[in-house]
Amino acid sequence: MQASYIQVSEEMPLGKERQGSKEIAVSKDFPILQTKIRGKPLIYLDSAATSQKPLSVITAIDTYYKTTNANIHRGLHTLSGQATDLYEGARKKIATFIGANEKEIIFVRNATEAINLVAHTLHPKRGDMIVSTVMEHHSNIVPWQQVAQQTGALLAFIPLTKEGLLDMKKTNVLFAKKPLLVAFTHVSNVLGTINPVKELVALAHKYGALVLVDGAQAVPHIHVNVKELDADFYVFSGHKMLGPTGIGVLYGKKALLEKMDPFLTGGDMIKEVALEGSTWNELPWKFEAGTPNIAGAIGLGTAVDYLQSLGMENIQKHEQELLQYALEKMKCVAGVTMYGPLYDPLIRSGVIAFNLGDIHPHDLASVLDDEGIAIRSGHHCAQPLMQTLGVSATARISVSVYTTKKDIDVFLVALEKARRIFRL
Ligand code: 7TS
Repeated sequence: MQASYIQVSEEMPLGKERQGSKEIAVSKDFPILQTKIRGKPLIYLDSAATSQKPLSVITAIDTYYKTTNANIHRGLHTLSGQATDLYEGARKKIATFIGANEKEIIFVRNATEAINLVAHTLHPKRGDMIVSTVMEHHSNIVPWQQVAQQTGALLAFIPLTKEGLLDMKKTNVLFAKKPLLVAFTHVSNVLGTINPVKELVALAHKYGALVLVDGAQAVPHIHVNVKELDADFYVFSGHKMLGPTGIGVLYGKKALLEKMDPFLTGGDMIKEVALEGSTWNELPWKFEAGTPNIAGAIGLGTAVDYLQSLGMENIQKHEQELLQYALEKMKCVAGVTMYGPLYDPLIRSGVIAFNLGDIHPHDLASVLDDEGIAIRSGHHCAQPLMQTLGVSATARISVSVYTTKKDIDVFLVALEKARRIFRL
């Protein structure tokens, strides 16, 4: 066990006292938060797995199916035109939201599919190097392993410092080997670490590498501008950012996407088909084979409207204050071990992974569930990271725009109850 990853210590104060936090009062916009679990109000602290949806998103999807449902890009009839406008309008909103050109926004099912799209159209040669990190979600490890196995490409992983940050010395060494591509997460779904994307991209580019950034845990929480970051590819999932499941985004620089082969082939992604061969549609449709998730894209566009109406800076501030509050309070709970960079809440987002004594995280989650509190427990699809932390699993709370200080307080009371039940 590498105890050095345990970040709670007197030498690492948690930064400034929390000063008069102003919460974003939006819980009323989320109908599910009225739900009772075992007769108790739902306290939803599992937003990193999937976020809840505001009424505006639910209504947009409902209205689409009630009033506009038709297939897109192919019918001359009125409804088809309206559905196409809504779908393409959603693409425009998402492009503007992350500072991209709409031709660079490819709708996919989720972040996982977006990474697979790049991995399987990259065509590395034997001996080419792909660099990832040990803090990745499995979806940013396994596709690269597959591609490496199929092509003879080499795979290397950036290790972490004891604070739960990417080891920049090792990063420099690996990038200097001139990899074909480096793939890393913007925000860790376990440690909460916000990686210095801009610096990492600049360093990778210095050595001629392409960069794919996994923004699944970043886009819902912090302002992201892909042009400022200069990432070549940036991926995220709609369902973690208040949108529906089954819709996600691959951003790619236009010049790169134009050179890449399609990932899936069939209808809608072609220009012309003859029995002898076919030619491809323009961007972004070249990568959108078959009937897409039209309602999902419209729902995601509405989620972006909602996030923008709150303002990403306000969201970040709200969530940072909540995390800092939770970190400070949890630090005082005997037996709690927390993971990730705790000394600087500004480089942390979204999640707090922790263990309570030797209680198995699944047992802890079950006790909290009795109190109506939803948390995640397990390896969080980050088994190599768990191995590095020296644990097989952790519990994890995660926050979103609708999380309140009261939610954290209820959680803290339940933690004490768990300590009593398990006689800690
Ligand atoms: N990347 C990161 C950083 C993630 O946290 C996740 C999902 C994914 C990619 C994959 O997203 P998907 O929408 O394609 O499945 N993370 C989690 C989690 O932390 N708990 O449940 C899912």
